[in-house]
Amino acid sequence: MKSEDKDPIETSEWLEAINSVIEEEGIDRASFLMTKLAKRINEEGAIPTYNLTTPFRNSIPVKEEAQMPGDLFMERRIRSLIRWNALALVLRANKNEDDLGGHISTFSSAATLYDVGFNYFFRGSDGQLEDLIYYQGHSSPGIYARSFLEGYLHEEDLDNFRREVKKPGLSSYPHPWLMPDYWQFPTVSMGLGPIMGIYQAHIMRYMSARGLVPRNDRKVWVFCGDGEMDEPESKGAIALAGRESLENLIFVINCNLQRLDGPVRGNGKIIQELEGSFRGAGWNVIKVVWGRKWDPIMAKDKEGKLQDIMDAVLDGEMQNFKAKGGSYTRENFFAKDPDVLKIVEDLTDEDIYRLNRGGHDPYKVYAAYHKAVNSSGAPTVILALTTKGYGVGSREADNTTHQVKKLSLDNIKAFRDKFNIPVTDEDIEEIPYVRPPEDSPEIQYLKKTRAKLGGPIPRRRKESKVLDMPDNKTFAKLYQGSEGRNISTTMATVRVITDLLKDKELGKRIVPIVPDEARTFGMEALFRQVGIYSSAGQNYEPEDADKVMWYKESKEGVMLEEGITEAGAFSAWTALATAYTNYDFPMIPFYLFYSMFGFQRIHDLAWAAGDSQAKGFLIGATSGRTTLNGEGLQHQDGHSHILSSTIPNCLSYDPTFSYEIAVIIKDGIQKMYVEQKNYFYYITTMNENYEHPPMPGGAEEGIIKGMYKLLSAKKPVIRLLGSGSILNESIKAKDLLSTYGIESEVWSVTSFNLLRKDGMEIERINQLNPTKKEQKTYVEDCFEDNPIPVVASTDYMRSYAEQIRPYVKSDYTVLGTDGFGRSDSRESLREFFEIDANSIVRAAAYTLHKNKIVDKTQLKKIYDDIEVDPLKPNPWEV
Ligand SMILES: Cc1ncc(C[n+]2csc(CCOP(=O)(O)OP(=O)(O)O)c2C)c(N)n1
Ligand SMILES: [Mg+2]
Repeated sequence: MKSEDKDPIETSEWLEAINSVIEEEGIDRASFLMTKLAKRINEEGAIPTYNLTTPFRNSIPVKEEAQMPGDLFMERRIRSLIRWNALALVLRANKNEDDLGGHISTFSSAATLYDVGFNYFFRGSDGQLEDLIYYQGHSSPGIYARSFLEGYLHEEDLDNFRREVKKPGLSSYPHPWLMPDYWQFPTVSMGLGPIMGIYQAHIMRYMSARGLVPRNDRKVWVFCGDGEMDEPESKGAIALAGRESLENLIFVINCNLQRLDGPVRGNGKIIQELEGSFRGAGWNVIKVVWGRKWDPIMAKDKEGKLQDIMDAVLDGEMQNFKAKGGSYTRENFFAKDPDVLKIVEDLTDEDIYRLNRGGHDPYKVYAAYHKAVNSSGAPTVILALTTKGYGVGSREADNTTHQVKKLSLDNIKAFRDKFNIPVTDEDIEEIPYVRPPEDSPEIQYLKKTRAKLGGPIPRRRKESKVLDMPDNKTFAKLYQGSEGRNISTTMATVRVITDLLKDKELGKRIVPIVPDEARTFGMEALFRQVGIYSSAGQNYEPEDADKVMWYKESKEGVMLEEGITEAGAFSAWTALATAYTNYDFPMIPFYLFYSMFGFQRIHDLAWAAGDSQAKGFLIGATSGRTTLNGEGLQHQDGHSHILSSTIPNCLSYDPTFSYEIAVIIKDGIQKMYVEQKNYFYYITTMNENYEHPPMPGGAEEGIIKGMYKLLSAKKPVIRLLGSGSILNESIKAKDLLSTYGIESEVWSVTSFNLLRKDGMEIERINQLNPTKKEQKTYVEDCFEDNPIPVVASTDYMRSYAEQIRPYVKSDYTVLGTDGFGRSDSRESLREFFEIDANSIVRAAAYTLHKNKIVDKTQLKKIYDDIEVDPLKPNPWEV
């Protein structure tokens, strides 16, 4: 609450009183008294703001700063070289017509934040598990520049920045897919680093609580931009980190006050805003606002007038002070109060310009990191004030600095001079990389510091332990079918997961994850069987304690009940799905969710999981536009397979029967964890109950490839393809057609996506090898002996089944569920979307008529019998 000081004398009496408490009894006592006073004010209905935000200054008082032990001057020289090489690699990439892009100003603002981490805190992977670091994506040039000085990258690597097609190239941003032994986390899509980092810290604790991988003092560091904090994902999970006291998590927010287009909070103060949000969420907040050159000036501010100016100054003004220099700052900042102006009267304009910001002062950054790694009981966020485009001459803090990739000669020279780079005027236009000789003090110092911390980073582990396949009994049970009972594929999947959890070898690696949907999927038995992970254990008696399936939370719980946050649950899945590389301990996570709230909701995270080479299972339960009948438009998924197909290493399946599920999961474990393929699986399951037949002999190969013949006929004239629960409609259609003497085959298509992939591959091979014997696609192979018309029906948009059209060499008709869903019975919905048995019969009769197999009279009879309405409105009409 802001208000005028109506009685300055009274104010100073109160201040004196608290000052004397601080001096005589210490800060803890003063804080206790203030808390008491605040409580008293609260009783009258006032909500004080001072306990959420503190004045706009460093959180660590000068006298409490931990001292940086290293050689400041040496480190500055090394950092300057890193800065130069980062700049050089971007400028060189943009010297010609190729316009490859890159960023200069972000890393220039963050260089000290990274450097202090690399020199003193970030642990490498020699003989230990490394710290997990989420680098701000577009600061990659600076990270490459450091690896260059360390000798891991070479000049030709740097010259291949953003030239990734011919190896070796350096990826634009952190991409494990493109640099699998270097980058661990894809972060450049704003907001993903913060949320993935929080759940990484959560999973690190989970793995440790279960005794799988000890956490020790391993840390997760998340570097992000102040503009990036506006992404919902960035702040969306900070309460979890506070609630679980994730002391292994450190956020470093580079508050350079600018984003791409301009200021982040021109009319406000982003650091103060973030301080309030994070403190409210239970984090330690360490503000690193001012550099040490401000210390003597602030010491002179006895009456707090300078502090008042600091508290009131807007970020938009702060940007100007760096863009417009010392004299401007004197007039527009210090001159706001004549007494404050006096404090700086002995400083030249240049001195004022050089008053450094906290994020550029290694001493201040060191003190903050030191406090962060040594504090316990809460996550820490460091809010560091920096200048965007630090050192890039006239482009420093200008509104367009984000996109600078070419600099004028003057600006390059200014940068060289500021950081004392040994490049002559003669050579400067070449913008040469600078690396001192191997035996120089700089390179030796650099290597020693990293050796002390456990070796260089970033590094990514490519290999992991090969797992043994689980006991075949787990799967074989499902090969027998449901033996007369009606069950759903979701139930069958839960059964496989439950059995896998009991496997002696693999059991401990299986993690069921749900976003508050376990009861929907019939998984509540797992609550008690394996327990729900809770970092706090269970400090209350659950309401259902007297029931068999009570709600058991425990510190060693196995199941992850992440609550209603699909982004959070998915991030937890990703952390487990990459545990093979980041923990050297493969895990097999199964994340079950409403398929509609899967890819559609968190596709960008799924894309990042693909980039990260995640391994695990995603189960889109309650799928199918007409199969999830009563839930209506927003729940009914008819397109998640289209979305999943966009991720190159995601293999997706739409099975119908429990034996298909067993075969797919078994094959998935084999491929991902034994053959070490970098795939992850998306399997849709349904909530419709029906009987499941035993597995037909020899079906396995087809199930895995994407299609197999389920029902034959002596003289088939048509093939009916079905997938998911709509396969049952195809089976019904077969019976109906037979009443007209039309014989058909029924094929179960477990994955149109995989059939398409196979088709694309074979087509390409043939095109590249025109003189060799032509290869057949799997679809052609299946249908080759008898080119009869084909009708495919699924509970998904037509484009799902359309994908194989090029490989079906006879007439191909596709039915599907285009359009918005709605609530009704399954029967009505299937009739409405025209994927029920009657609609399949209609499509079959029509195509057979076109192929001169069904004559006009018979066609009319069939149409009459199934009551085809020529005026029926189409279901996707808008
Ligand atoms: C989801 C997403 N939206 C937009 C972008 C494009 N983009 C890249 S950097 C950037 C500005 C980042 O500003 P900030 O987070 O403050 O980082 P800074 O460069 O200032 O350190 C934008 C908009 C992106 N990478 N990801
Ligand atoms: Mg910024």
